[in-house]
Amino acid sequence: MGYKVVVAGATGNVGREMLNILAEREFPVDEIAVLASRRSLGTEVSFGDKTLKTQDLDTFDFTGWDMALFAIGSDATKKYAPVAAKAGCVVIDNSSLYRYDPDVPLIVPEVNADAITGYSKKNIIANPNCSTAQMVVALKPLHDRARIKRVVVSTYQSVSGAGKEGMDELWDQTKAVYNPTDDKPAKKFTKQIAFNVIPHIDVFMEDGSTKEEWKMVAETKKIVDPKIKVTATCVRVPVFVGHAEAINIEFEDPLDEDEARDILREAPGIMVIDKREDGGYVTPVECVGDFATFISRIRQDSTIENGLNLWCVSDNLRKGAALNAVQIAEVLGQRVLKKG
Ligand code: 11C
Repeated sequence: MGYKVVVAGATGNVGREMLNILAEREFPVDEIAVLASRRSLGTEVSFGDKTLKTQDLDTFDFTGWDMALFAIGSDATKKYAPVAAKAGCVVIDNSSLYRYDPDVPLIVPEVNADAITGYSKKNIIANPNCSTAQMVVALKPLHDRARIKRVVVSTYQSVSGAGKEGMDELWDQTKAVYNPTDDKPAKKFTKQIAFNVIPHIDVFMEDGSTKEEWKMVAETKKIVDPKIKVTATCVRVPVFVGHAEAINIEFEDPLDEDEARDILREAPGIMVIDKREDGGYVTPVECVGDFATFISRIRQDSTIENGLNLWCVSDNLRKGAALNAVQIAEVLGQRVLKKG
């Protein structure tokens, strides 16, 4: 016996990946419903070898459905998540709306799967921001060994984090560079993204940081340990899929690079590719379609006591969004609903 699963926002980048991953991981699905806003109604989406027609999110009755994976943005989530949750359907939400709510667990299964029991207060579980998800997978096993004091992270985030419109803008602007009569001004991003980098993701906060940077701080504290200090600079780069992060970590206890490499090799969800030679590391285009978070360039930071640098790359639509949501669904099934 399997589950009755809903995917809301099924026509978007993340919704489509959720369907792909549910099929790839052979999640025990008895019945599946794919929902979309009125604008995308009638659009067909693939689920394994099946083609499914989208239903109207606005009129869908969630009664009798076990879980709903939401990828519809905060505004729509605000309207529809309470409706689903009240009908007894557990919502796994990819938006930022509930992430910082103390009554909603924020889960990265490799890191804090046990926190899933907190779902019952609201019948909602939150999925973190993509840049946080891949980073905490790398931080947790190192924190367990040597206690992290402080993290300094710089991100190199692909345009798919900004949805299909972001991908279209990079594509159109790149073509326009070679055909100057075909002017493609910035719309989704604040400056030209083709052949450029932009140190700005999400809105500005009062202290001069951006909301994306704030999310990395707040979510790492909630998922791993509130005592860890994090400072982030988040940058959009002209890459379609795959986020990269340069992470500098300061520990309380000594941890040398060889032991760190061994710990990361054994850690769940991580693949270490770290040869000190040309090409002996992973780049974003190589991680597309993969489940793993890839770690390379592990090395001591000799400018501080107990410091380490590493390079972390992952498919932001997968570990950063859809895969993590499906992994949460797996934990929910195995530990709570226990039907599969
Ligand atoms: C980006 N990280 O790359 C964002 C996308 O809070 O779920 C995901 C935003 C979020 O633009």
